[in-house]
Amino acid sequence: MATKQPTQPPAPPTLSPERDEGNAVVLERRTQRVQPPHMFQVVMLNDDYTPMEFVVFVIQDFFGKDLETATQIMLKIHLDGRGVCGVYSKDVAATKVDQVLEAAHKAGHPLKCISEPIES
Ligand code: TYC
Repeated sequence: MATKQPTQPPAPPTLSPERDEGNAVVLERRTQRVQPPHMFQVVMLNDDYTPMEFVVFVIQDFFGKDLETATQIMLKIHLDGRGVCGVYSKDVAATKVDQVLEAAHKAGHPLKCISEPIES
């Protein structure tokens, strides 16, 4: 009687760059790259009329800075003409600008600020 040689079970399909998990042929692989969102800086501008205390208050209130940091930012704006108060996504930056302009308008000050995309 011929003894049958034990046969090896078929090797499981190995994943190769051309095969997916179900062993189907993959014609082209594309790496999905999600780009980080564009960020925007809110820049406050100097003027000759808005009181320094009001600018410091606004920077604390809308940009979450402590008194010392807000004072430093205000002085930088006063000396350089402009200064960055914070960096946000596009929508949040636009909201911050609206809040500052509304507060300044209500208080009768000409304080201006803008939002601009950060170069990368
Ligand atoms: N230059 C203003 C003054 O001397 C102070 C000031 C600072 C105004 C910053 C605006 O964004 C500003 N009273």
